[in-house]
Formats: sequence, structure tokens, C-alpha cells
Amino acid sequence: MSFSLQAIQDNFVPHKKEDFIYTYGTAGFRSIADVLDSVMYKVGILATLRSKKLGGATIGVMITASHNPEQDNGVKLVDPRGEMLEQSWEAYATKLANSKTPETLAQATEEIIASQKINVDQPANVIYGFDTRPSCPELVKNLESGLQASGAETKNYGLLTTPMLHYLVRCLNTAGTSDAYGEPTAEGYYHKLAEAYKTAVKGFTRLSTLHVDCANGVGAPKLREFLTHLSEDVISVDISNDQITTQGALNKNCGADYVKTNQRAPPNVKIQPGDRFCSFDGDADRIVYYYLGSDQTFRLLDGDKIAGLAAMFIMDLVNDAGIDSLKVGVVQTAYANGSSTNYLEKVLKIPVSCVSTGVKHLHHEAEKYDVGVYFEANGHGTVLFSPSALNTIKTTEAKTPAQNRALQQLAALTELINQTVGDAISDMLLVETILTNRQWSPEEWDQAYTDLPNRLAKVVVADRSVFTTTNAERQLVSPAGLQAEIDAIVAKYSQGRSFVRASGTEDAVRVYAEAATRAETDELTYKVAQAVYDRGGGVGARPLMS
Ligand code: G16
Repeated sequence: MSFSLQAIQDNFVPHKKEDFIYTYGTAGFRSIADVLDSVMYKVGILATLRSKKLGGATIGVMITASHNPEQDNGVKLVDPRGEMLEQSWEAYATKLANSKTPETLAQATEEIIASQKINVDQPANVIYGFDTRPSCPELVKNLESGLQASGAETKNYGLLTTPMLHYLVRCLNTAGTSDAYGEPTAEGYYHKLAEAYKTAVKGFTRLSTLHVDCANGVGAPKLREFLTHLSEDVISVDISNDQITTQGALNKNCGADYVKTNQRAPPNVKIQPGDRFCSFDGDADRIVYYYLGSDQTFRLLDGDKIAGLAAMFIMDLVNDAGIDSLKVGVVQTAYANGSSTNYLEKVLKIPVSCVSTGVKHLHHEAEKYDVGVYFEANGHGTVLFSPSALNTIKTTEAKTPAQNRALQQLAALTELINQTVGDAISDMLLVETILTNRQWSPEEWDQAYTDLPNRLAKVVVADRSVFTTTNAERQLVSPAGLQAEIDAIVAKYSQGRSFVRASGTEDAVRVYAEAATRAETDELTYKVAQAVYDRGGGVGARPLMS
């Protein structure tokens, strides 16, 4: 198939809403699905160009809006090693998406070819997948049209979790090399994780049943398929919220974002003392755990708690294996609870970096460590092992049985943990591995540190793009004067911290606050949210103390 600017113009998909401005946000393009058909066409063209630029390496395209409501949709590109699209290309994506005529699209395409010195005669390979949203089939057609017009070889992998697509991209690009990541099929993915899990829990008593809320999303059928690879005596899982064909059910009063934001279990999940629960999000790339404390209160074990658990376990294994020259580090965002950072730095004595929101930022920072644990508080995250760490784990000769066991466990973790992106199924298995190895209840895991009371709120404003930040999103640059106002409010609360930033996936400004007590936290959140509303052009009702 050849590249043709004429074909790109001839098949142009017009914009449904002339004045809509598209931006490649925290995780690609995301908005109400109705306005995304033209974007899908352009993303097809961009994926082709990206593959041609990289000599025909396979690029991935995932159609999903993850945690957003069902009427939204979105699309993101996956680079050859399974990581998010290189950031310098996001501006090209935005330029193409906002080209409103066949001529301006052809011109924008030519500009990318010229500035990136792309040889359009190179081959292009693109694979794609999608989640359970009703808008996906129509959007897939538009994507296919863009891929075809720009001359890519393609493969449709159908219904997938986002992390499975990332896995497939890496497998296809490393096939036949010494770095081969795995079999590029869903079966290959399940097999790799299942075998690693069996090794990691071998010899330990199986834990009680884990209850998994799948957000009525793609995680439900995929988790079921995965579980056919493990017998009941290895893991016992009870799946709820698996209604993927019920209209309006996706992420509605369930899923990781609901649980994290509302700090409560989904209303239809009957949470019993002594049981262990977790929730995926709509495309199964996030996970949070929770349980009922002995005092009958809801307890959340979010991304920060998972990072702490993983870092603690890996540090212990690295020490037991006698390879403590490996540098283990943790990457967080401003949303990390102050107590978690304190635990990592003061108790575990692990270096911690803070970066902007978005897996793309955390992933690259984590690559700077031999073993980089990265998690957002909302449950997005994974652990990256550098090539030299993998080599050390593989080649170190054990001198004692204990050292041998630790090396085997580390080797199993490198297979179990998705190295391309945060993955709810893989992260679930990581947590289950650690709890099984320690024979811990969630309560015992929770004892590492006590979270400061915290709250997340959303404020809808006329134009969220006026909210710009610095210092890993911890301080506002604009609207002018608002940061000083927030600082003055925060100063009145013990252990108070609050920051404000525009969401890159929803049309809202997010407000985060934490303080010494629940009452102080709620009041602080409310006061900051009101300041945002008043100075930032709030729309609709003024925030009320809930
Ligand atoms: C996406 C990103 C995450 C980010 C989240 C919220 O998650 O992949 O890294 O934390 O959006 O971002 P924002 O605060 O900018 O809206 P998901 O699960 O929706 O793909």
C-alpha cells in the first residue's frame, strides 16, 4: 500500500462541530464521542507517519476513554516499546486534529513529513484495539479509513484492555530478538502472566477469595479469560460489575475512579469484614484495593499504598538476593498522600521523585532507576526493571537457598509485571503475590502508614486552559493571584496541602487537599474549590461543602 496525499484529501472526514478545539491531553484525545470521528481519521494518518518515521516499526492505537463516562470516548497512540507516544509528537497530533479542510490537512501532513524527514516509501505497520463503549465500532471505521488512505498495513485486535494493546505492540517489535517480550496474542499475554504468578506464589497457602469490581468494562471478559489459565487452588476470584452490554453501566457508580474519588465501595458491592476487594477502571489499566476495617469503616488501599507495598517487597528481595547495588526508586505525582511519601523516604529510605500527572511522565522518570516503581494515587502504575537490573537478576549466582529463592522471586516479578504500562490484571497479581508471600490481610498491609485525610473535587469553569501550573503541577501560574490566595487558605490548616490543576481528560479543574483531620480536609477542599470557582470563571452552581 502506498502513501498518497490525494487519497488523504479524498477520504477526508469533516468536523461535526466546527468550533471544537482538540488537544492531545493527559492520555490522548478524549471528549464526548460524537465529535471524535474526524480525530480518528487523523490519528490513523499520524500512526502511519510515526511508523514510517521508525522504519516500519509497529505502532498501536487504542480507542477508549478509560475512566470517563460511557458517552465519552478517546484515542491514544502507543510507541514501539509499548510506551506512550513520544511527547514531541503530541503537537503534530493536535495540528492534524484541528485541520478543518482536506487542504489544511494535506498541508499539516506535508509539514510533519518535512520536519521529521520522513521517507514516505518506508512501510507502515499499525495495530489497534478498542474497549466496550457503544461508540467504538463507528470510530474504528474512521480510524481504518485514515490508516487506509495513508497506506498502512494494519491488524485489528478487537476488544482489548489498554495494557494488552501495549503488550502486543512490544511483542511484535521485539519478536525474534534477544529482547523478545512474549507471544503477540491475547493467549500469549495470559500465559506469560499465569506462569509467572504460579512461580511467584509456589509453596505458599492460597489466600481467601479476592472480589473484583470490573467497572462493567472490558476488564471483566478479559479477567475471566485470564483466569482459565490458573486453577482454583492457585487463585480464587469473584467478579462483579461485568455488565458490558448494559447501556450506561460503564464506570457508573463503580470502578477504580468512583472508589478513589468517593472513598467508598460501589453501592452494589457488598463489602464484608475480613474480605479483600479491588476495582478496575473501564479499560483495566488502573486498580485500587479496599476493605472494611475492624471498626467497620471503609479503608482504601490506593496507588500510593500499592507503590509502598511493591517497593517494600522488592527492596527486601533485592537485599535477600545480595544485589543491593541495584538502585530502587519510586515515582509519584502531587496527588500522592503526604504520609506515603514520608513512609517511602523515611521508613524505607527510598528516593522518591515527583512528576506531572500522566503515565507518560511517570514512566520516563521511572526508567532512570534500576528498578523504578511508579504509581499515581488513582491506581495507575507499574514497576520497571532496567536492562542491567534484568541482567543482574538473571546472572547472579546464588550462594544460599535463601538467596536463590529471592532471585527466583525477582525473576518471576519481571515476567509478572507489565513492563509497558500500568495494568490492572498484572498489578492485581503483583499485590496478590506479595500478600500471599507474607500471608497478610489487607489490614496488615495497611499498617505500613496512615494516610492523611484527603479529598478530590472537581470545579467546572468556562475555560480550564487558563489554569497553568509549574513545579510538577503543585503551583498555579495562572489565573494570576489565585496561587497566593490558595497559599493563604492552606496556611490556616495543620498539615494542610492543596493544589489545583486542569484535568487533561475531563472538562474540569481538579482540586486536591489534605490536612490533619477529616473536618479540616473537607473545609480546606471547599474553600479552595470556591476560590477556583470565583477567580477562574466557575460555571453552574458554586461548590458546596458536602
Ligand atoms: C488518565 C491518565 C492518568 C491520569 C488520569 C487523570 O487515566 O492515563 O495518568 O492520572 O487520566 O488525568 P487528569 O487528571 O489529567 O484528568 P485514564 O485511566 O483515564 O486513562
